[in-house]
Amino acid sequence: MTLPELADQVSQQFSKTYGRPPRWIAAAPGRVNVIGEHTDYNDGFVLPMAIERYTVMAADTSQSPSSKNVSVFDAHFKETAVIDVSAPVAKGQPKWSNYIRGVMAGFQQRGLKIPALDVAFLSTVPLGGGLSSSAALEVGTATLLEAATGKGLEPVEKATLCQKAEHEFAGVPCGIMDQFISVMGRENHLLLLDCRSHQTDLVPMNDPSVALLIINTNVKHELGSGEYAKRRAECEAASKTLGVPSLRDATADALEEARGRMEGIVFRRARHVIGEIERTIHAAEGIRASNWLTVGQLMYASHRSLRDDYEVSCAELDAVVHIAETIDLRGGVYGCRMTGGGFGGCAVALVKADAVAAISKKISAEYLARTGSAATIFNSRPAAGATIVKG
Ligand code: GAF
Repeated sequence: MTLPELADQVSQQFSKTYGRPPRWIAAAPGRVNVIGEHTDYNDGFVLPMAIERYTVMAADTSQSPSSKNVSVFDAHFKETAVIDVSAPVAKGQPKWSNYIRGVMAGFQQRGLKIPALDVAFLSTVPLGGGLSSSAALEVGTATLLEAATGKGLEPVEKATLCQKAEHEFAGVPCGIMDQFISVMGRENHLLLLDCRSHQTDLVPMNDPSVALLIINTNVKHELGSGEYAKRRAECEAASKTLGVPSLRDATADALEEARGRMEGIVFRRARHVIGEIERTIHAAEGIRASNWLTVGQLMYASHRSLRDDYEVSCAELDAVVHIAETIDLRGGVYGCRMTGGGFGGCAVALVKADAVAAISKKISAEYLARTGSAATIFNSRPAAGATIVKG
């Protein structure tokens, strides 16, 4: 479904629910990370792109003059959250409303008054698929609130406000990648983001001979379960032993030298991060030069490191990458890796554009044969970041 089609559908849902057309429609995309995994909270580099999957929110000010509430209708689950905005917004029910509540709290903390609103939303970003459905909901909310309060935020402030919502209201100590790309995505470009300085570099990705395939294992990933926070703590332990502010400042040689002074598991976590930061910089260079063979090899290396050293892959993701390796360049695959936080979710493959249909068919059949469950496969060009579609 295209963005205009989705916006139209959400607009109709709004009218059906509230009896009038919406005044504003805001959209925020999900993302796929091409390379640079678990590097953002280590001050490293990431290379994501926004995808043509969105959370779209339609809204109008409430018709009832005494209302103190924002009513948010989730048009997929047919559930409504009622949020009192006359007081500081706190955590509450339903669970999904916390992404929205957290962003509202961020606006309030900046002294912005949120008006009583009627809202309806729908998302085409798969839930729990590692494609940042939560960041899309946060950034969609922030974009809507910018329109409803009349106060635009600077992109970096908007992204960090949304990241704080995820930390404090969803309990996931995430880095900055997902919210940054949902705010700053650009059509036909990847975003090379320096997570220390917040400097961004757009990397053109518009060679018609290649495509990015997103393969959803349909194993739901869940980052709130503690494994993500554990990885962060292990990285901090490694930097402490190495005597550096973060793993961005460490080298492979220094790590090797300190091997005897840290637990094996901490060593392996750090080896992943240090290697992945380097791979990300090389991949960005490779993409700028259309050196797809090199980029593909870096993606495979990233997957091995995430699987063996960082231990955030799972059998289903490994199966997809193995199938891709078997198809090989002869069948049109340059490289493949898990993407996002891990423990389920999606893999991303760099493939020859004219082989997309054949590769998708092969991966689907093989994945079903090996795991007994169906994968969902789609491709996306790099999309633009959050926008106001109407209003
Ligand atoms: C999740 C987090 F939200 C990101 O900040 C990032 O750490 C990613 O996992 C792993 O690269 O998506």
